[in-house]
Amino acid sequence: MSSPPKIESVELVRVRLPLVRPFRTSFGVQHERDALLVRVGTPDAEGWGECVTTAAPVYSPEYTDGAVQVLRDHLVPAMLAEGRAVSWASVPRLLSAVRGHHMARAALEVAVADAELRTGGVGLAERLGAVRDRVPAGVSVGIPDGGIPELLEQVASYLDEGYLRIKCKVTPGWDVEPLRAVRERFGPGLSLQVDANAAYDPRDPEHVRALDALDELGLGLIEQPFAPTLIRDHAHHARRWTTQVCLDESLEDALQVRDAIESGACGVVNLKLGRVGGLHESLAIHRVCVETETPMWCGGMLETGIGRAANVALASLPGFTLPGDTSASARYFSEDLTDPFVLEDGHLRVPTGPGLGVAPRPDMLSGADHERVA
Ligand code: NPQ
Ligand code: MG
Repeated sequence: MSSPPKIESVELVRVRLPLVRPFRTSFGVQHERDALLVRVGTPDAEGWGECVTTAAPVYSPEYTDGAVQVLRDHLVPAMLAEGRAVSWASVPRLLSAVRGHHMARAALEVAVADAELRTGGVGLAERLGAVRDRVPAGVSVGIPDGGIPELLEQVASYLDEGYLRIKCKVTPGWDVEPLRAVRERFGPGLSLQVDANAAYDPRDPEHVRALDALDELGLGLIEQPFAPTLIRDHAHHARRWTTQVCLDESLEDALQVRDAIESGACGVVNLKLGRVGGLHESLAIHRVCVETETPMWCGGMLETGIGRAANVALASLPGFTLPGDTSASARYFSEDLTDPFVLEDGHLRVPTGPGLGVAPRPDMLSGADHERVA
């Protein structure tokens, strides 16, 4: 191992990318991605990481303005407190005095890892233990303004493009009817799942009736029906349903993943690098899933090519047994910050260049806000 790179600068870069179509979920509609990148400068390389926070604290308590503040005032100073030579392996320990803010800390860890691996000429996927050079791609379909006809059109066009599984966003009032329509139109062979983003109340009999009806549709899984802390409710209904329960928002570290699996609250794990606080915690969760033979897949947060590259590297590990929300750049953006990820036969190619293997195109950052924080 070479000596850790010297961090000469840390910058927060904020850039807005319009979405190719609005993305509506149970917590609202997005028209653009307000992306936040962390850039670290070292003598031999720069490194990039993407903070996957949403602009408002609706998916989790984290949000982008808060991430900027905690990075500038707490995480970056903590990381540099013992000196400017920092190895990505030491980032979790250096940041351990700060609680929470997983998405912000993940972005910083990835940026340092990218710089260090670039300097060493090693690709992130290879370093993490990749076992495949391409990963199967699924797609997340928002709640369309045009109702069921538009949903059917969108699903048809994603299938034409080659996506290997479809995930539909659901919310009370938009669930059984649209999902029945998708199942009827595309048949039992369609790999189909739903994501409720915690919108259902287990004490509301109408909500439970709707979820029970979804259980009849041969779905691959139902993702996060209830609020993040309701582990026992997820376990209770997971026992009643044929459909596997997958948790997303509930799982913020490896111990929570182990508890959720052991209590029967989930049979499938959605892993998001940001939600769990970075690469080290992702690897710990990967070990739990492999040990317990729990299927896992890589989630998505409408990342630009920077975050997408990290996701695809993770998804190349052996435990990722299901297609992820690792869609092509064109699913979200007409122009990505990096060279685009493209769908090839339903898969994304895992970058093999040093570090993340991709970097922002300078022209795409010309209108961005830069704040130097170290
Ligand atoms: C999920 N993502 O799996 C999320 C949540 C989500 C791809 O379905 C702006 C930025 C809006 C990030 C809406 C997918 C978002 C967002 C939903 C993430 O739960
Ligand atoms: Mg989800």
